Amino acid sequence: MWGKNVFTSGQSGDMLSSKLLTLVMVVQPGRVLLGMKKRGFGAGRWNGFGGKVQAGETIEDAARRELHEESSLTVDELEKVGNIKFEFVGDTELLDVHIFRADSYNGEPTESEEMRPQWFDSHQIPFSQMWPDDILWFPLLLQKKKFLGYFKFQGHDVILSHTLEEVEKL
Ligand code: CJL
Repeated sequence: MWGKNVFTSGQSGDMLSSKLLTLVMVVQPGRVLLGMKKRGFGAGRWNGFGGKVQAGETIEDAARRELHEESSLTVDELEKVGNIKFEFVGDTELLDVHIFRADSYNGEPTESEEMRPQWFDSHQIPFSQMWPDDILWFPLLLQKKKFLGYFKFQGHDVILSHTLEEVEKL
């Protein structure tokens, strides 16, 4: 009939779901390890190492697993440093990204099908080839601060609004 809503397919209305993701930043004095994402979401951008949390896995276990799969590195200690939620206009699913810092690691960074690792001087981070939020929270990461954030994106390049706060505990 005329009144039928042809615009609503899938979810509508409120944010209902959120996808749990991990991100590990390997940081050493004066340098940060990033990987060039070779395929999938974020391809062509430098980022830390991470991915989806699987069923039956803790968030930290997932962070270790993805770091190893993507870079071949293992870590003894991971510090929880950030949590950022991302909304994309027109998408009901939030990305809930849990960010960890590793100050030491075991192994040699090795290219994988997902990532091509490279060290960057802390003062020459390639922000123009990274997600646009990164330039806002990297200073907190490098200062060993903890932070909570929320970013609303239009597409993959434009931040419409955001909040970012330093916190004592996550
Ligand atoms: C996108 C989301 C993995 C972390 C890595 C994707 C899933 C790779 N990640 C940074 C993000 C997202 C983001 C939002 C606008 N640094 N990492 N910004 N910024 N995730 O496959």
